[in-house]
Amino acid sequence: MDMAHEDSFAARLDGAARDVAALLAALLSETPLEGEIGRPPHLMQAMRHGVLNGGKRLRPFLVIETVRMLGGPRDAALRVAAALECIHCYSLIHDDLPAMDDDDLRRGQPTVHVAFDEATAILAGDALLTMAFDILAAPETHLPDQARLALIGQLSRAAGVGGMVGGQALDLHAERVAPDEAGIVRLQAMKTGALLRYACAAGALTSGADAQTLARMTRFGEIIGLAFQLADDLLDVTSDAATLGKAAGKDAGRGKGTLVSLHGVDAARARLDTLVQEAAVLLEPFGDAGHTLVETARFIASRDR
Ligand code: GRG
Repeated sequence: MDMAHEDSFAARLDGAARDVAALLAALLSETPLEGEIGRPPHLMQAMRHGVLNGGKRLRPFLVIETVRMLGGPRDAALRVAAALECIHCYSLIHDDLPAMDDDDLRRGQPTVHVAFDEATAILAGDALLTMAFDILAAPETHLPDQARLALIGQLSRAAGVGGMVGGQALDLHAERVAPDEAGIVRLQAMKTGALLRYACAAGALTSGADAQTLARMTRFGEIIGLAFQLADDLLDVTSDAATLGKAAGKDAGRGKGTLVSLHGVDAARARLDTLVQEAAVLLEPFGDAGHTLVETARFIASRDR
């Protein structure tokens, strides 16, 4: 009997988070790699501060579990997961900057620009962004060239102007011109959905999956992205209610529309249930092997942090 199969969902999430953190710690060492000239210790310290500071590691988990479901190589999955987490952490470091959300705390600790300084935080984000592509391109990732190229190409599209960065730009613009419902959906799909979609597609690419499976996992990732965002918007509402009389959540004061503010809490909860069902149907062809990913969809839809 495969003992890992018996693990609870929480234990599996925790185990993956620890494995990815250990790999990230190794990748963020101060020893230069072949071809590098040097690694400034204070910049490496700032990068480690922004990466090795907890976090749910949901995107890495989606990569790892997709690869496990499809029978792909775990070592490569961990490296792809680490690359994706570098991008996610870079986005958080830059999002926290005074020019963006101006946050002092992230994952319960001082943000990188507070713990270091603004210029160092910008550079730490820049270096993490570049490092992600280095991790994917490196021969240590032990995947065929074609798979590594696809992983790099798709990550560029997910993280760049047509994905996360573009979504952030739309979000900043939305503070001046409120988007309509279609605009909100597009903004969210780009800003937060694109990396979650990539996580599942990357799992399929890492496993050498056929085009049909890649399309199925890409769709699964889109559903995860929608559920993540809806749950996030619900959390905003519930945390605002919980802090009634105190300062409301950052986004609440910005007058930004969300699907929850348009359709209400009950409709959002009903939509979340539908999304989890859709996710489960998509993974039916994988039988029991898809169980953990369906659990992940449920976890994301009902998360409270
Ligand atoms: C600055 C280029 C640039 C992009 C920023 C994704 C993003 C774009 C900003 C994040 C802002 C934010 C806090 C959005 C809410 C949803 C979100 C991405 C939350 C953080 O993700 P989690 O919950 O965080 O997976 P952990 O800490 O668990 O990794």
